[in-house]
Amino acid sequence: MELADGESFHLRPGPVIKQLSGTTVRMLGYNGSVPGPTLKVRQGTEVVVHVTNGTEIDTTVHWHGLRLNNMYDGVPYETQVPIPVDGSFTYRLQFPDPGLYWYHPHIREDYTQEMGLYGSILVEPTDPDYWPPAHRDVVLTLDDVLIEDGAVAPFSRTQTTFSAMGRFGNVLLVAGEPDLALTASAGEVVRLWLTNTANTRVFNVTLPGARMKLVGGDSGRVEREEFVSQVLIAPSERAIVDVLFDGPGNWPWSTAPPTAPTGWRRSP
Ligand SMILES: [Cu+2]
Repeated sequence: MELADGESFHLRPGPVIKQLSGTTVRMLGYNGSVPGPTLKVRQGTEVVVHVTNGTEIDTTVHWHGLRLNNMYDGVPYETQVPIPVDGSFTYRLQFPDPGLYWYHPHIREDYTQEMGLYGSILVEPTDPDYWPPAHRDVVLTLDDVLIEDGAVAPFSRTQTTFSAMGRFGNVLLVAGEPDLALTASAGEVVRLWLTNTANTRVFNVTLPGARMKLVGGDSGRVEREEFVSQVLIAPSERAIVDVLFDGPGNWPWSTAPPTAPTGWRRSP
């Protein structure tokens, strides 16, 4: 979703029905999708987001990594009162820095984020030479979800399920899909904008056979670009990599955790 300076839009977290590898599961999504809409804005602009809580528990929206007015940071009881069920809150977002950011609730992330409440924010630089040239942008979230007996495994109603932010999953979701396949032309440089939206899993992204260059991370571009064979991304971290597909073929994704003994193996 492209938003111009001063524009406003509505974001509604609520239940969604999702197909995961032939199974129908109940999840949560922003505006009916997992991930929620990718927001594309220009550096230096400001937008207004009206949030209405369509979930069954209190929520807030935290704008991860954005430097904005503290009262819109989405931290319950610190910067705002929680948005009750069916309640609303209006956020005013500023984008002083180019790069990749994301949004998610700041209440019971072990449940709400695991269930699918997350989305990416792409802030385009005002300087046209900020990034090296690439042919195409692809914004992807990396996540895992724990499926048991054909449903997302249950959560405790009264306390965080597992320590800190949550648990490991057994189904890998790239852009919310368990079997995402993308195509590229030979010779094309595709810029992958990756955010780890998993609760606890660290991803180790490799694309054996393709050439990968790390160009950015949490705070925009890296100081020095480098060719890499793998990119480690911890929960909430972002990585921006340029991938050159220099001939025909298939490139299997691997997001094996860094605990893989040698080389790489398929995950989940
Ligand atoms: Cu965050």
